[in-house]
Amino acid sequence: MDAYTPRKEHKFTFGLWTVGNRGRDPFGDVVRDVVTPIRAVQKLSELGAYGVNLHDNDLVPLDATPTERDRIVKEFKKALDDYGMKLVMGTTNLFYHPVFKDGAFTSNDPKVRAYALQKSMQAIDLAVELGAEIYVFWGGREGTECDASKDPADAIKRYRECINFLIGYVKDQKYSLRFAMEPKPNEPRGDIFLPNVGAMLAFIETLDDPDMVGVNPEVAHEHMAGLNFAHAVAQALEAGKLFHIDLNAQKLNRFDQDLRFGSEDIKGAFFLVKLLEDHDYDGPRHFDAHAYRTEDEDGVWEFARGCMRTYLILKEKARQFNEHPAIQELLAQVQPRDAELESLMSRYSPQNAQVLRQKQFDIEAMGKKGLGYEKLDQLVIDLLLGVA
Ligand SMILES: [Mn+2]
Repeated sequence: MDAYTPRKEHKFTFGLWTVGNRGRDPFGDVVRDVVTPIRAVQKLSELGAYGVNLHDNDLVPLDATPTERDRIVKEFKKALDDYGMKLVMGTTNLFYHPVFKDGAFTSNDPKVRAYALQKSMQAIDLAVELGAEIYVFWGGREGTECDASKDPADAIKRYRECINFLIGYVKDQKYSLRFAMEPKPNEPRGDIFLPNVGAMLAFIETLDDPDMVGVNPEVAHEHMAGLNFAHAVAQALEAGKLFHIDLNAQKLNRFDQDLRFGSEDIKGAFFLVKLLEDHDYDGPRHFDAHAYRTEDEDGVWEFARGCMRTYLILKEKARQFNEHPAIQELLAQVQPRDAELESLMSRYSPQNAQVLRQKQFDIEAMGKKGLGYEKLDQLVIDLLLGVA
């Protein structure tokens, strides 16, 4: 036990598929034994996690009979109770079975779309029965390789129709459930519709009940597109749309690596944690990642420990940043206030426009002024490397 030991109040969660990942990749088979859902709940509880998340078929096999389903759910519920764990988020597997090879909600085939809706309603029932308050939609197969196959505008319309249908279903059932949509630019499809946080935020505003729907941004997914993840999360936070978050690590512009949180781009991870903590994000911190393929089950638990530990170390570093005299002094210099100008700009009026038009600005002097960001950034590096 030390200052970086996770506790329930930190709200760390893991998908059953994360610690359950067996290391299969497109070029090689499984390398680890199964971690059963009950084993995951027990071990994650012991490590200090708050809860778990699941796809319908992480728990209930696709071919389970209703009797089998009920038995599995009962045993899993008991495990959650026994180990003081919550089921925080549920989602639907709409990507594994070959029926979804050309998409689920955006498939050209109405039968596939109808089956995807049927499966989603059942999966929502399951998640709610287990106590979930958040339901994620990751459209992993909602995309194309062959752009001749469908009009992408029609695909968006179908996507909207399906999400609206499920909004209607949740309201009709009087479930207390919010939706969080998870963008990704590609993989497993060549190109996936609604590829980043900004695209998803715009789509959400066109839904029947935009207030019920937010985003579930993932570090790896924005980094695959070479984007700044903290900026994407900031836009979601500022819009009141950060309902859930998938934390992991990823080298820019590569295949989907889903690495241990903070294991790559430590500065990016730091500014992400700082953003979440500075803005009092109170949702779950979900690690959607998996252990290196080199690991056995012990390595999986080291991976889980590492995700939470790194988050807590970076949270402490964020606190130190906010109290660091030299950093705060530099910030005060580069973030000047001007009450008169700020008031003028805060709202348009003909009077304000008139005053602004007549203002004199010494743009030569303003343009010449150095900002000291080299010093500021190095102080951050010193802080992160433990020599500040
Ligand atoms: Mn994810």
